[in-house]
Amino acid sequence: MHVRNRPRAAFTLTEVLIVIGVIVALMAMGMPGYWYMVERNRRTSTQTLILAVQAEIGTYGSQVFAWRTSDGQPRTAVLWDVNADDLVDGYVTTDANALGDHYPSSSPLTAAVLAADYQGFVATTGMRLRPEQINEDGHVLDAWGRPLHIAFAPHQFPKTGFRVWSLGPDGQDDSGDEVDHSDSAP
Ligand SMILES: [Ca+2]
Ligand SMILES: [Ca+2]
Repeated sequence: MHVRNRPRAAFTLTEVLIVIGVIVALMAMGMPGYWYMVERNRRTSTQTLILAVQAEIGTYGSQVFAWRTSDGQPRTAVLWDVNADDLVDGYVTTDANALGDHYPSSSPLTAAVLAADYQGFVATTGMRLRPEQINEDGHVLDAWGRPLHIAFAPHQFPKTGFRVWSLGPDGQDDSGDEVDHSDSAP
C-alpha cells in the first residue's frame, strides 16, 4: 500500500521571531541577577583569600629590614612588601621589581633579605593557591585577577598592624568597592 508523506508543518518566520524575542527577553531579565551572583561570588572568594593571606602573615609575623643607601641615608623595608609598592610581594628572585632598584645588586637590603631567606610571600609561606590566584611573578591575585595590596599601619589597624585588600571590580583604590577582611558581601 502506498502511503503519501504528508507535508511537514514548518515554523513561519513570524513564529521564529516571536520565539527569539521571548528568549532574548528572558535572558535580559536573567542577566542582571546572573552578574550580581558572579560579582558576589568574586567578593566572597576574595574575602576568603584575604583572610587566608592575613592568617599566613600573622603566623610568620612582620620583620623590618633596616639598611642604608649608598650615600648613607637610613631606610627600612618591611617583610611582605620589601619594595614598598603596596603589593604583597611576588617572588623575590624572579620578579624584577620585587626589590625595587636594589635587586640584583649587592645592596645592603638585598643582602639582608636574602640572608633572611625571604623569597616573597607565596614561596616563604608555602601558601597553597589555585593557578588563577597567582601570576608569573608570584603575586597573589584577587577574583578579578589583580594583585592583593598590603599596608602596614599599626595605629590604623590595631588588631593586626596591617591591612590586606583588593581594589574590587573597578581596579581603582578608594572608590568604595574595595574588599578587605571586614568587608561584607552586598
Ligand atoms: Ca611589594
Ligand atoms: Ca575599587
